[in-house]
Amino acid sequence: MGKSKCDSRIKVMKGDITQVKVDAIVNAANNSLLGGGGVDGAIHRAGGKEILEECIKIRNKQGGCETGQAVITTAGKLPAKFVIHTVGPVWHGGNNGEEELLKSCYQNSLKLAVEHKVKSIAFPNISTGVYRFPKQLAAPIAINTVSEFLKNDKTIQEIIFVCFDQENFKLYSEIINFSNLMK
Ligand code: AR6
Repeated sequence: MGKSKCDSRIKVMKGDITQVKVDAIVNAANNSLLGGGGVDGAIHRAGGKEILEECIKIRNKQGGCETGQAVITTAGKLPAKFVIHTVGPVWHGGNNGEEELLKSCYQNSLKLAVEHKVKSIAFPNISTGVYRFPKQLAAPIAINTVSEFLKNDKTIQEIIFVCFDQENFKLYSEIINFSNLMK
């Protein structure tokens, strides 16, 4: 039996990420950092104007956020302490660096989290909405990338994948539960 790829600190749940009580939640933002629809819209609506104000400050300093990169702000009125805004790639067929960029989103979000002493973090399914990244490809990339990161990190205690739609929830549950069975 092979060694499990999945760390027991990795969890999956179905729900709305704005309700999750963790140190940091991750936002699937866009390059402008000025908000949008999907999970981005939900986070700004529920968190209030403080989040947008900090995003505007970051924009004024560094001109938004590049695809694959991440920035951190307050979480305003949300139960979390921080929002980490990362920009996923738009799916253009798969030959435009989409997989590497998606990986970078998870890696750079986790690096920022560690720098801010975050112990628990929740991720949405980055790029799988408006940006059309195929869900069945994005799920193993997300899970493998955070698993690799955890191999070299002892500070993060919990990573929760918060799936909003049933299709993602099923994909994540299957991968995570299967690899736990193999432990
Ligand atoms: N909690 C958790 N996940 C959610 C929530 C929520 N409240 N709402 C939606 N999702 P998307 P993208 C899931 O489109 O594809 C925005 O306009 C959703 O089911 O939010 O990275 C930004 O401003 C899907 O699985 O983000 C950008 O312009 C996942 O979140 C653009 O969309 C991502 O869907 C980014 O597109």
